[in-house]
Amino acid sequence: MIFSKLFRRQAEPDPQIEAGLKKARRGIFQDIVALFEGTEITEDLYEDLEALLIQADLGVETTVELLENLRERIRNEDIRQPADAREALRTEMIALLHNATKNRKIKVYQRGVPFVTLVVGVNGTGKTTTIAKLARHHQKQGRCVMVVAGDTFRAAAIDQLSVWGERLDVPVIAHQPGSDPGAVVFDGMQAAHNRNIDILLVDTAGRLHTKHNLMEELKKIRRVMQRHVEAAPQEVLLVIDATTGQNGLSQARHFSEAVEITDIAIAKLDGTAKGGIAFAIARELGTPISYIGTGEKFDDLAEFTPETYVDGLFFGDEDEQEA
Ligand SMILES: Nc1nc2c(ncn2[C@@H]2O[C@H](COP(=O)(O)OP(=O)(O)OP(=O)(O)O)[C@@H](O)[C@H]2O)c(=O)[nH]1
Ligand SMILES: [Mg+2]
Repeated sequence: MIFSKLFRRQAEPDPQIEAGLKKARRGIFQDIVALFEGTEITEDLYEDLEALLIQADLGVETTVELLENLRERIRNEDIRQPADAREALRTEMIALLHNATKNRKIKVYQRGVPFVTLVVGVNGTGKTTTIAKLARHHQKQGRCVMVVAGDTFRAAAIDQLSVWGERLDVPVIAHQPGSDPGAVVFDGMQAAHNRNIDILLVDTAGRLHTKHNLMEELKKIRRVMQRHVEAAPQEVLLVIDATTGQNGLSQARHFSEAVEITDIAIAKLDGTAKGGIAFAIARELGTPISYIGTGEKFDDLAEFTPETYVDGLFFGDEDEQEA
């Protein structure tokens, strides 16, 4: 890839993100880069680009909008060289992601007031693993973390969280399988207060937005939290599985209608060649994407920024070695 040498990174490289996006970079995005290796910006180029972006999971509407913006920029800046057009594409991709991140609230961590993160999402998206990763992330910042096993649905879920807790040396508040999630959350809030915890991470059972009772349960959990800390949960994190593509997006849309989501984590980005889901989420939901999951280990979490993400789709350490 000779062309890769002409890329300009938009941000400091994030090795985690670049490693996580390897499949996407070596898959569809490599084909996208190849489109710009010609000598002219042709109508065929736009058409092929459209097909590839849709394939990369941006979805039709987001792709159409991105291409309109790209054409406009190319016109306004009188861009003639395909390599410059490719850079214009990257600029527009970053702008699209900023649509969502500009809504991100600054997180305020106060001593003596637990910062509560409620983690929600459909079955199997990566919620419990993301909790472990977040615990690790906060520990590295010197914060004191506690976890609540709010998924009381399955015994295995409680065990899974306990194993992570042991590995990370983080206390886990858990009740018996089948018990009321509100009750374990109540205990968790109390314990967080008593033990001066900075961060309380609350796991929940996977659920579909169509299950009315389960969605009501989330509202109840929220009320229980607010009895202890008025501002809680300060973060409601929706975990989306990147490998489910547009399907994941539609689940997220419905989920956001039912509960107030403050942030999104996209998990399993390492498992798919389709990094485009982030753009569809940014455009359609406008909810800030805050984290991405790039593997199954507790260190496999990266903070999301539009610049590092787009860099990661086009640029990796394999290019660094070539350059
Ligand atoms: N490759 C990869 N696998 C992941 C990632 N996050 C989670 N997983 C795997 O996905 C599977 C499901 O993860 P969980 O964390 O149990 O998902 P969950 O949302 O808690 O599932 P339920 O509680 O059953 O709804 C596990 O095998 C995880 O190891 C990731 O970022 N990358
Ligand atoms: Mg789970």
